[in-house]
Amino acid sequence: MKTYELALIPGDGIGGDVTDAAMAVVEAAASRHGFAVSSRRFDWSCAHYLETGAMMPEDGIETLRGFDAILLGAVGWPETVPDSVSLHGLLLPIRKAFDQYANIRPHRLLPGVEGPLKVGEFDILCIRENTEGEYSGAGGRVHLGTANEVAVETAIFTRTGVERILRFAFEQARTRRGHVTSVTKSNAQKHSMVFWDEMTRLVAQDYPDVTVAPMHIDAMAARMVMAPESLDVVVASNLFGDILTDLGAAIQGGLGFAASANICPDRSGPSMFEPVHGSAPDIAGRGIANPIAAIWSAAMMLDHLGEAAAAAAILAATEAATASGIGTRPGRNSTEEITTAILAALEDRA
Ligand code: GGG
Repeated sequence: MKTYELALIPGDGIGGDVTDAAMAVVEAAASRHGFAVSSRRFDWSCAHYLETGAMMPEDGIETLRGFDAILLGAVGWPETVPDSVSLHGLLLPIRKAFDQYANIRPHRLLPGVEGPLKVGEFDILCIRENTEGEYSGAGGRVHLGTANEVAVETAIFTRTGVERILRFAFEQARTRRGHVTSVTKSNAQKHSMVFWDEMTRLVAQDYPDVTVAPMHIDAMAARMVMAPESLDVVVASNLFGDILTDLGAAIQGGLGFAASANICPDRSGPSMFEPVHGSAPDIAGRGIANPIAAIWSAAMMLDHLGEAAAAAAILAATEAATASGIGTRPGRNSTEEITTAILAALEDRA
């Protein structure tokens, strides 16, 4: 029997609750679909930082390299560790080290979930560039604390980086409704974003079966609210994708439903799967975090590992739970109630 080795990083706050829920569902799906999972838990988090001075050990990346996939909960505890330290100490280094350049985030309403918009169905797949752009970490500060203080943050767009994320988006569009919207701000950012637009036109030549439209980020934000049903695949830079996918989460009913996959397409390293949401300090420890985003992310993980039937079963079980009203409103059900309902629906399908 095939056994997948999973690295589990629950992280901070509600991360532990939602990864426990996701693992319970993964294990149940594994036993029904003829494979096994073996997971090793890493307590890399803000608490770890306070104890050791680092979000993960020096050999953390090398330790993770041996796993088939990484399931991550949430990172951040701003009361004790600045968010810029926790993000650049764990999540961003993992994405970069394993060249997880494609961040995939699906946005659609699950059955029974009422979003805030008065629109019909929509099904958007956001593809966020995940290793460079505005999150490259290039820059610095000088003259700290003086009137002459300067802060520089350089966004880096390489031809390799932009071309590969665009190709990834076009490939995704081929498996869906065949349309890509490429998001920039090329009227204002006349170097990097004009370059991105040019690369979009170049890559599009290899995909005559896919239609493509460029769109500015500001117009895109409005369109996701006014006409989300008009969108199929949306591709954007690291920062723009990060922002748009929180908007995507909002229109799909909230961050509790927003799943994501950090994919290393050539599989030279493990991919990482995580809910879009953060550690939610306001509800941490109360047992009311919605685990659906983490469970959906775990389904994406199984799909990536080649267990498509198990992934589809988890998604169907989640939809069955929400269709019956479970987990559809914040605070309506506990984490445990939602997980139990999904496990029961999974059992019914067996
Ligand atoms: N679920 C992972 C998490 O904690 N995300 C919080 C966050 O701020 N992420 C930033 C990013 O996705 O780049």
